[in-house]
Amino acid sequence: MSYPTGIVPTPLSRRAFLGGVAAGGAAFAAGRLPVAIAAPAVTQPRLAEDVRAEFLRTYEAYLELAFPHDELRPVSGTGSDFFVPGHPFLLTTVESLDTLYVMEADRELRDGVRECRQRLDFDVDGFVQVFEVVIRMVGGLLSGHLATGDPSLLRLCRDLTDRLLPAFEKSPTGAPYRFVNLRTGEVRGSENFLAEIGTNITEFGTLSRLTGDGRYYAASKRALGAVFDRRSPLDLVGTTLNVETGAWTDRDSTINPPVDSYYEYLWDGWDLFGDADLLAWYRTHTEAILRRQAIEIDGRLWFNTVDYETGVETSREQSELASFYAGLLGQSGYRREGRRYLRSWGAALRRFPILPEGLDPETFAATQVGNQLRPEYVDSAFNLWLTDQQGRWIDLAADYYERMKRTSRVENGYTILTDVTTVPPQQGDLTSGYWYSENMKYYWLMFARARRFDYRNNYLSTEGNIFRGLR
Ligand code: DMJ
Repeated sequence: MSYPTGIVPTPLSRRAFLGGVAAGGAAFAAGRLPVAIAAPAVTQPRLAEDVRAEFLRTYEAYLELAFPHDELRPVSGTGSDFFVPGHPFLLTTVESLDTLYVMEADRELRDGVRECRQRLDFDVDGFVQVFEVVIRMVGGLLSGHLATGDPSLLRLCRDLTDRLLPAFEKSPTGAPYRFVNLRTGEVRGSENFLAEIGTNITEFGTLSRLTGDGRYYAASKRALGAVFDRRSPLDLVGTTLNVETGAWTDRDSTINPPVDSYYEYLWDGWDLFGDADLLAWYRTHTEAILRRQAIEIDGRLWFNTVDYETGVETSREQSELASFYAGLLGQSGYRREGRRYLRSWGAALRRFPILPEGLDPETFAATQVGNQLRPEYVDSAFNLWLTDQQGRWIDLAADYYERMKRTSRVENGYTILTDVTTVPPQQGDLTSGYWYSENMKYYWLMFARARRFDYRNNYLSTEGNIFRGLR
């Protein structure tokens, strides 16, 4: 197979990476280098079995009460559609495919693949949010294909991605429009957020690799470049870009959403494809963020929001989604900062039964009281554990798993919470799709010694989809 320009067929090994850094990677000081990943030394067989049983119990409830709708509403026992009302894309099944594989739930996996093959049809006259379709559906179909080798999943994935491409190709800057009509290719939403512009290169690049068609990777890289090229002299970027004019429509530099995974995918594009441009762009931003946005509050590390041109602070509010950044820092060589940042979130957790969506880091008051069954805190623990194998990350994950069970478990699975500050926390009525792809996969891979996962050499997307490391 020939590979598109710009994609290295085999990802550079960590040895090659370390050699490159040692040869002149000034941004990485000694002591910050990623270590080779070893097989896990700690296992929690009882917890692992519990995670698997809880996952399957919830997945079966989805099949019984909500299928073929996208998501389960476990309290009312109903289902709802995520992308286009009335047009289910089997989201929960697609999000679950590679999790079922690593959990060795082969009957459920086989049935899920069959349902995708028979029911999925993306010829829908409706607008979808490009970002959500990429990370959930394109990513889920890809990792499902990589897990099973089933060609129909790859065919569906390619068909869907081809329907998304107009959002990139019609944009004068290359940064995608926010919405696209899957049937007509009509686009909408010229003001787009950085996470939505820049979180697609690992899905599109993997598709380019599998099909030999470089258009997907090229579209993604152009979108990332459209953002990076508009950085300020401080090497910071805003939050929202007009994709037609290329002008910033706000001035906030933040690691919170809706920027968060823009940074993640610069690193990931290097990790998965060995693209040195993306590593350089990641380093440039990360050094600027550590210099300009790292703040100490009561001896704890947090990241504030600043004006992207002046560096003047505009907010200290923390989104729970930003807790993923601890793992990203750790993975990319900033291990001390990553550990410190996750410890800050651990301290906040002393105030709540489970993390709220938003937090004031000075008072530890909740600024957004809900909890959407988020995976980020454990995602970071997982990534830190892969780099240093310290048992404390397993302990952290075990603690958070028990907290989730205490607060969010219901008869038909797990639900989001509408208020974590009440006693008991107030429950909502939704099992978010990513819970199947992220939360329960991280727990399983940490607590079990999963036979179908390569702990030494792997890549998981922002949605937890495994694009490298399935065996
Ligand atoms: C997931 O869909 C992905 O992790 C995304 O990058 C942002 N966060 C949600 C889950 O909270």
